[in-house]
Amino acid sequence: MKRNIFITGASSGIGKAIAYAFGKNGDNLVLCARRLEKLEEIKKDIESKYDVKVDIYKLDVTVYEEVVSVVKEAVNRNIHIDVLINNAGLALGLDKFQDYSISDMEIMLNTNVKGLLYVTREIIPNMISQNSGHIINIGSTAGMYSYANGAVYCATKVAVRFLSDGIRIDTIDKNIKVTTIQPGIVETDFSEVRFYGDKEKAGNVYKGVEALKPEDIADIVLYSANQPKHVQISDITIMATKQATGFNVHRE
Ligand code: NDP
Ligand code: 8X3
Repeated sequence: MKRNIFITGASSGIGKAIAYAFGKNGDNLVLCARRLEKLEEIKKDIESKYDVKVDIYKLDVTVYEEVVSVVKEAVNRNIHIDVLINNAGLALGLDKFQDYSISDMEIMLNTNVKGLLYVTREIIPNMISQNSGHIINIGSTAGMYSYANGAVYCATKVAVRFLSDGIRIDTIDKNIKVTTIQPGIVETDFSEVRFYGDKEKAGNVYKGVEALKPEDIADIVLYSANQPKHVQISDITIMATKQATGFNVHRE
C-alpha cells in the first residue's frame, strides 16, 4: 500500500523538494502551504511524472482553525497520515534582539513553533489510534548554535528539536518515530523572505560558498522515512562542506 505523506510548506524550497522525492519514491502526498497556486503547479507536475495521488490544501499553519479543518478533511477522505513532515517555517530580519520588531518575533514563533504544535497535535491522535506513524520536524543548525542577530529564529529552532525529543518520549510505547532534521545553509527563498524580498541581500548569503540544495535535504528526509520499522533516526545534522557551526561559513 502506498504511504500518505503530509508536508507543510510544500510550495517552495526544501518542502517542495521533499514532495518530489517522496513522489518519485511512489508515495501519495498531502501538500499544504498558503500559496495554493504554487501547490497546484507542483501537484500537476508530480502527478504527470509519477504514479501517485497528490492532495493539496491552502493552509496557514499559524491559524489553528485552518489546521483543524484541513486535518479533519484529510481524515474524512480516509487518508491515514503515515508520515508528517513539519517543514513550514521562516526567519524574518537579521537584527540585534533589542532592535527587533515584536511583530517579526511573533510571526517566527507562531509559524516555526505554534504552527508545528497545532499540526502535530491534530495529526498525532490518528497515528496513536493506528499505532503507527513518523513525525519529521525540520529544525536547523540555528537550533544548535545561536548566532548574532538571530536570537529569536535560533530559539524557535531549539524549540523544534526539544519538541521532537519530548514527543518521542511521550509516544515511546507506540510504533511512532520522531526525527529532527537540522540543515545548515541551503539555497532557497529563505533569505529573500528573511530580507523582506531584497534579492541582492539574499544573494549575498550564498555568495562564495557552495550551499546545500533543497534536494540534498529531501534525500536525507526520505532516507529517514525509509528505515525498517525497528529503526528510528532521532536527529541528523547536515552542513555544507565549507560550513562549521551555523553561521561559520568559509567563502572563497
Ligand atoms: P522557503 O522560503 O523556500 O520555504 C518556506 C516554506 O514555508 C514555503 O513553502 C512557505 O509557503 C511555507 N510557510 C511559511 N510560512 C507559512 C505559514 N504561516 N503557513 C504555512 N506555510 C508557511 O524556505 P526553506 O525551504 O529554506 O525553509 C523550509 C524550512 O527549512 C523552514 O522551517 C526553515 O526554517 C528550515 N531551514 C532552512 C534552511 C535554509 O538555509 N534555507 C536551513 C535550515 C532550516 P507559503 O509561503 O506558500 O505559505
Ligand atoms: C536556516 C539556516 O544558518 O540561516 O535555518 O539560520 S541559518
